[in-house]
Amino acid sequence: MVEFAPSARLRRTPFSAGVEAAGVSAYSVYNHMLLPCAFAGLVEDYRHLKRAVQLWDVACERQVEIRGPDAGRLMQMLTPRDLSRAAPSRCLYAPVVDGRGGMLNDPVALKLDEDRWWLSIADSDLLLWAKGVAQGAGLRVEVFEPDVSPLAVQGPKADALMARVFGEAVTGLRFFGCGRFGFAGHDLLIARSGYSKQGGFEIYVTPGEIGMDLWQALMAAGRDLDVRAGCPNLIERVEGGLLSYNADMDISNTPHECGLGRYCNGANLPGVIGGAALMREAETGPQRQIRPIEIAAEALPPLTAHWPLMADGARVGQVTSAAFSPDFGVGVAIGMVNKSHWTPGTALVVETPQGDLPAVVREKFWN
Ligand code: THG
Repeated sequence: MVEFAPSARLRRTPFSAGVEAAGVSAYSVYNHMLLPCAFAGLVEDYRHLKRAVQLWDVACERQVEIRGPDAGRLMQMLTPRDLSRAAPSRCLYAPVVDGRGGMLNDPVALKLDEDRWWLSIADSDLLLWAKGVAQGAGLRVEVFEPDVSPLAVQGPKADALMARVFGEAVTGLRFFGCGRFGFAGHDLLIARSGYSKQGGFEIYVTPGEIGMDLWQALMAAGRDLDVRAGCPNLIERVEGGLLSYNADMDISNTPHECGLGRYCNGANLPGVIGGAALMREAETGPQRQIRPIEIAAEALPPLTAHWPLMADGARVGQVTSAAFSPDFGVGVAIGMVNKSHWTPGTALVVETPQGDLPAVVREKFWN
């Protein structure tokens, strides 16, 4: 691999200094920002995430803030998820689609106030879409990217660590609930959420200047818990079935195809972009869908482009993310599979760069 060329376009984060001091060994780019992808190594990071607690620089989960008297109206145009009963202090996983129902992003939505929302976005320029929709519809809103950088605290010891820094009350948060907690004179939004199945929190750090102070405070408070710098882990997130935009799905997929149909309960509401297309698709159901795929292998090469899924010599889908799982002793994978072959138990062949391997459609992810 070659190095990234330094550039102001490739944004650093408030935590980059801490990440680099901790020995980051691989970076990706996400929302035009650095995203750490490995420290001690994929497998060692994975084992540590499952037994201890990690600090994740996920500042690249940028926020799109929507503020103003028409904020709620714009939000309900942007997502087919019914927001009418959304309460401040709740996070909502909310697909955003175009007029044909194609996925534009799969953000976490946070209602901060009646006229103020954040969309915590995956890797696409959702700011531009939101500004365009607001402009076209003549809505009274401001749409911008605020100085907010999420720091995730993930792993089985996350509650213990967070209680030491923010007080016992933070452990009272329920899954996808959020509240405000003090640090160094700042009120920070904290949610019980994060891109792992090991449990934990996301701290929406603002302003960026306090980022390293918080990083150091968490590191110091968690020394005996073996807190380390970590990052979203490919193996763990595939085991858990967490989707990655532009890897597992893109604009050519609908939420139904992504298994996100349960988040389209507002598709019939007036003004929802793509709502009619999603309603139509819901009647027949999708023709292909995301499935957990188990691959018989003792190791897997990195997946850098989709691997074809074959049955009787014909292509019936593709593997979109895959890794060898040390805990399950098999290749764990996410695939998009045609209806004809998506039944659990169906035997397939996956074409990897290192040859064909037997695969099977599973009922559930590995959790
Ligand atoms: N946290 C925050 N922002 C994010 C992510 C995050 N932005 C980018 C990316 N991740 C968005 N994608 C996802 C995908 C899955 C989940 C959250 C964001 C997720 N899913 C849970 C699950 O599938 O088990 C729960 C969803 C639910 O039931 O509501 O957490 O991680 N801030």
